[in-house]
Amino acid sequence: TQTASSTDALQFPAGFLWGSATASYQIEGAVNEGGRTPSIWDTFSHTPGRVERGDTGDVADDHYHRFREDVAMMKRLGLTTYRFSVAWPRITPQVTADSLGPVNPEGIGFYSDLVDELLAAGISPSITLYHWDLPQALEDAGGWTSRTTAERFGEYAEVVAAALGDRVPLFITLNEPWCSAYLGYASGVHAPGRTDDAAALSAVHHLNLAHGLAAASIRRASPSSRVALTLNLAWVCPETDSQQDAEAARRVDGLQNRVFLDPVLRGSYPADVQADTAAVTDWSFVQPGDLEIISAPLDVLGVNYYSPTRVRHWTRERPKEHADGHGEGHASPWIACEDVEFPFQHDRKTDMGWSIDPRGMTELLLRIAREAPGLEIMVTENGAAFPDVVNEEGRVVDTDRIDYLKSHLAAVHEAIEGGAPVTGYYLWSLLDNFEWAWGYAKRFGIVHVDYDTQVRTPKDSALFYADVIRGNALPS
Ligand code: GBH
Repeated sequence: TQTASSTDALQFPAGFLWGSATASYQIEGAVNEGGRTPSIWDTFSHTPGRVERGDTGDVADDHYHRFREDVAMMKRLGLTTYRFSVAWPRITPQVTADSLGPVNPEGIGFYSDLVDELLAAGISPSITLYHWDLPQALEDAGGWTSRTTAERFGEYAEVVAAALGDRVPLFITLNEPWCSAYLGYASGVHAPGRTDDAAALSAVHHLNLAHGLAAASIRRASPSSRVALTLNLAWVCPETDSQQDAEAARRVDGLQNRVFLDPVLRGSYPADVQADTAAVTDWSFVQPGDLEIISAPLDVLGVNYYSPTRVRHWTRERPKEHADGHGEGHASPWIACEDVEFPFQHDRKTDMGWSIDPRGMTELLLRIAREAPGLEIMVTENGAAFPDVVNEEGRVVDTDRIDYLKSHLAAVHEAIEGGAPVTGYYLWSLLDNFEWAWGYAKRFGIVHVDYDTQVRTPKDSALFYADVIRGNALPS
């Protein structure tokens, strides 16, 4: 006799959105076409030593030329929604600190055609306005350490929302400002590659402000569109229940979660984070009125989840363990966290070295539901990198990825049952793509890309995901 739980599929709520996600610099290529000017990732990837094997996004998946083929693939898989990002340097290629400059019709045209292609395929477009490809000219004027970058971003958002909003139901202002600020300006493993803690905290605020200004722009230019912000929030798990490990967890929670959630949800910065970082900055970049702009109501909170964050107090008796996935030899993204250690875990890991723990997904979604009651949540990224295993018939048998997806979809389901209002899930990623500092060495796609021929081949995980979508359920 079989129990109900072992035979029943886990059914998702009616109307649950099933998607996949990508980002412009990771897939488009065509960096010198259509009037596009350089972004910080062009500069960074072309700087020797910054990206594995010297890989760049110059060609990537050539999606700029192959988007119709890629949309056809999405349609075959049955996606109901697709999250992609707009490359700012395609929209206003002449932007400077002082002025947005002219709108580039070719840039708008590319995304307009993509939106039309998606709608014709019955796929709802979700646009991320910023997934890390800042126009280089703005970086030259201070980048996210400069208030003018946030102001120009608000104007750029208005342009995109006005041009596409009638056909785009959801705009996500920023993707993972944690990465833009701390990996871009503190650890330097992402563009622009700076290592200056004060700059990183100023970037945190200007990114939050950019979100607020863009949200207001979208409301004005396209009142029918919904507005979201995507954060890579952490499920911070202290190793023991000691008071010292709790202190380590508080620091990390402050820098990763609360410094982004509090201004948006409560209109304030966490006092403990400001106190912890007082020796780094006096936070004078926060000006009167900023927090009102940042805390305007959101329609959806986007959550990206990959792995848990385990922390403990560093005793200084032995070298600090590095479990941050970027290895040694770079500055820490964790400001004022000298006493915090990210202990190495002896558990299963993806090809990124990130621990696999779906419980963190459930806990994180439930926490958001508790702290922001009634706020709709979407999982805007979740997925895993694994090396390809190709069988004799040439199939990519990515059983590891299917296992990862199964356990994480079950975790999302559990959070929904526990009361978290999760309305959609975007798998990262549709295609193998340019994995930032790792270049093409890491493959996150459910569709394999041969970088010599640009041939796309669905992996077994793509067929698995198509099944999930068809049944609106995780099969037993
Ligand atoms: C996302 O970043 C990006 O939005 C997407 O573009 C990218 O391709 C995808 O994920 C895969 O990387 O580093 O061990 O401390 C996620 C980046 C991953 C950074 C998890 C923080 C914390 C674990 N984040 N990481 S660790």
